[in-house]
Amino acid sequence: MLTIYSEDHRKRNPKTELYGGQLVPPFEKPSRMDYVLARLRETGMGQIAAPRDFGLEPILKIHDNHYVSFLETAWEEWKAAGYKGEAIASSWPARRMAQRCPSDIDGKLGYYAMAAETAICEGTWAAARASANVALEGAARLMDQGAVFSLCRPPGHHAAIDMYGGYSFFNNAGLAAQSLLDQGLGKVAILDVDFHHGNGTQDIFYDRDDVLFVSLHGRPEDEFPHFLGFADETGTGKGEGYNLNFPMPKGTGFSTWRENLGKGLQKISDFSPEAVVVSLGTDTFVRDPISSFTLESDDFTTYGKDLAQLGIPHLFVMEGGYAVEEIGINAVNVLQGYEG
Ligand code: 5XA
Ligand code: ZN
Repeated sequence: MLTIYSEDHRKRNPKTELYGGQLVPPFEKPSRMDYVLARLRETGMGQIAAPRDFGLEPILKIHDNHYVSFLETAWEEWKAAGYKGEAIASSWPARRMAQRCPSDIDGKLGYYAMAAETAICEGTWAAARASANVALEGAARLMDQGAVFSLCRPPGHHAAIDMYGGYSFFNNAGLAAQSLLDQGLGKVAILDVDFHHGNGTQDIFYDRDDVLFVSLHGRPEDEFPHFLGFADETGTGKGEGYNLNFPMPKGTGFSTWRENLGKGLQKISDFSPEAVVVSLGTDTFVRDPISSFTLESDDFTTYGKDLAQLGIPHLFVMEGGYAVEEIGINAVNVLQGYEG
């Protein structure tokens, strides 16, 4: 299977993440990619190619232009304000407060952030742009190749129309889906198998009937992003019926998870898309440090085989996964299972 990858992800290497009341070294770090690359090479998965630069036009099809401009200058504005650490949001437009974007960078961070764990640092813009290009290149090559792996970093599925957080800045899977539609496909499904709900992807496509979003994840009562991902969120307007969430409790194992995957795959099959974009997070793994499902490495191979049963081209877009030594094994197991 062709892999698309950019070394530019290394430009984002934050030193801090707000976790458990402490500033700790981030779980989402450049070495994650090294483990995936090593495993791709070890298993002879196929060619690894660099993306082209697709510019901002495809990004502006799904993201708000003010939000994109904010991301472009946030780090410079933060430095110019004289702050010593990395840029972390600390106040939000909460209930009954004005939803207006302030001009001060501290206020802007709160306006556009959906979570505080994600620091903006030098190189964040460049890395997020490169990650978007990796997804877009995968989408550009998918219909010729039949299956492609976009090895994106930073991840994307928490990035909403105008929000970042959960380590996400641009919604890579959403960009890929939109690009496939722009190439002339009538319908695309996004299947999100990351442990966390893809709130950003849901936000972008919630009122649309040309993109079906199916997500399997830790239930919001227990797990990040906490405020979206409930089973009764089914879409709105003409998007009603095109959003399907499978929230599951802590400790969920592969048999329950796979049962829900089967239901999601049936819904995708009924929708008859011409392509499936998979938000591929491996943080459902039993030893993931920030998640609570119990999948073993072999289970990733098994569900890769399940996906292949659809008989539809799949674009795999890398999302989360923080058990770094196993991230390569688990991600490549899905691809190998898929390829049979
Ligand atoms: O899929 N999303 C993630 O893996 C990021 C979760 C961040 C939780 N603070
Ligand atoms: Zn995740």
